[in-house]
Amino acid sequence: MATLRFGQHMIKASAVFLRTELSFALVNRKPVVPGHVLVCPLRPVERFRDLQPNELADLFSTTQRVANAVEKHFNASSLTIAIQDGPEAGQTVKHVHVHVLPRRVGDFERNDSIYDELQKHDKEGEDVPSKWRSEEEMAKEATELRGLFNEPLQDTKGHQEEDPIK
Ligand code: AMW
Repeated sequence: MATLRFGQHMIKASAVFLRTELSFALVNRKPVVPGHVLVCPLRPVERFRDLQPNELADLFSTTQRVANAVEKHFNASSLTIAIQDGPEAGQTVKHVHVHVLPRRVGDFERNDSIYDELQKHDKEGEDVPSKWRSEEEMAKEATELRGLFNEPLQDTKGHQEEDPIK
């Protein structure tokens, strides 16, 4: 697997920790909380309404698996699962993505502040390279998360690759 498209971004294989027939999951360069990851359809469509039924089913079953895994891995006890669908809803990357955010007691003084953070964390002025995590840090987290899923990565046709992680 080389790179995967995420809207205007090209995501290195080292940041991807799960790939299914129609979806993939990646670590976040600017997580709002520890374990804040993203799940996307492989087909780079902009809006939720653009997904075909099989893509929708795969995206949501993958989100459920990912959410369950990161909640445990990051010692959380709840989850915020969110889609910002369109610019007025805060979407900056024009490729459908589900935010999965592990939640813990007391992580925000006001619980719903997480939505304010989600809205502003990657906006102008906030989303500067100096605030991004390093590729090494992201690759390390993706490697840990990959280990939670008991299967090799797949190519887009659902065939297993001989050496999936390059
Ligand atoms: W949106 O505001 O479009 O709902 O969320 C975009 C998300 O994608 C943000 O959490 C942002 O930090 C993340 N992001 C953007 N570009 C990349 C990238 N190249 N690698 C990892 N995460 C990214």
